[in-house]
Amino acid sequence: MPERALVIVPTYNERDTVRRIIDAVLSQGPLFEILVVDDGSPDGTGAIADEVASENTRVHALHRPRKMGLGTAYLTGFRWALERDFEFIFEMDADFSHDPNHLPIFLESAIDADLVLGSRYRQGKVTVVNWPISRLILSYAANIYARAVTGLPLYDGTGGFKCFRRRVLEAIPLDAVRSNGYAFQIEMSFRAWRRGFRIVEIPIVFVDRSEGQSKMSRRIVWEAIWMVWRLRWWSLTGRV
Ligand SMILES: Nc1nc2c(ncn2[C@@H]2O[C@H](COP(=O)(O)OP(=O)(O)OP(=O)(O)O)[C@@H](O)[C@H]2O)c(=O)[nH]1
Ligand SMILES: [Mg+2]
Repeated sequence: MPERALVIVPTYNERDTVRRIIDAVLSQGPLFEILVVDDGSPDGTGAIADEVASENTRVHALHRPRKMGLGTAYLTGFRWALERDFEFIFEMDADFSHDPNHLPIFLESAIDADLVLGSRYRQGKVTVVNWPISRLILSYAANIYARAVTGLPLYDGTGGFKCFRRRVLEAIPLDAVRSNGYAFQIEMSFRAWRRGFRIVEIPIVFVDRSEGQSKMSRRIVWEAIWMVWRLRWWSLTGRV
């Protein structure tokens, strides 16, 4: 039997795109299944996911009572995947910033890697479409800062389009993961790197959302600013 791949998509108020993103994932091949983790979206995204899931065994939906953050949504999804026999476990946004057509390339790269990251800034090339310059500068600077503080050798450590091999998620103590926003992406990659897993960055084109609303907040940025110091401290004290 071929190895199964699960694409975890956290959602909060993504009614306009949820159906299309599910279809786009499934159309990448029979190997792919999708898990929507919805946080009680007031706009009914969760109900749409349930409806599609009831019609297709490759579509799954989990519900949490209220908006609890991206990081814990992924952790919930990871645990769900590990209880089943998925070998490739993806993170992907619901707003089409991440192109589902990239999924097969991730899978190919994951054959001889433990963690594959979609990179917007690989080798000094910026592949971001439609972001205001202020957002691009913030994101690019955040990556330079995170790399300098943590030592994590990545061009794009805050990106959220990733493919984990099962063994990586089995090795990381998921209960100990602390961050919830952008820092969550850095923390997961950092923990994988510290354990000696092989990380590969592949180029992706990231397109700003055209529908729905951003959930970016000041809090998420602050969390990332101090969290990288915490990671550095943890690695100095042998905690990670
Ligand atoms: N379940 C859940 N999903 C979330 C939460 N916050 C964000 N998301 C989802 O996570 C994905 C990324 O969130 P976005 O709002 O697109 O964040 P972003 O990509 O940093 O911001 P934009 O560039 O403005 O889109 C989307 O699919 C959101 O619906 C949350 O608290 N819970
Ligand atoms: Mg987005």
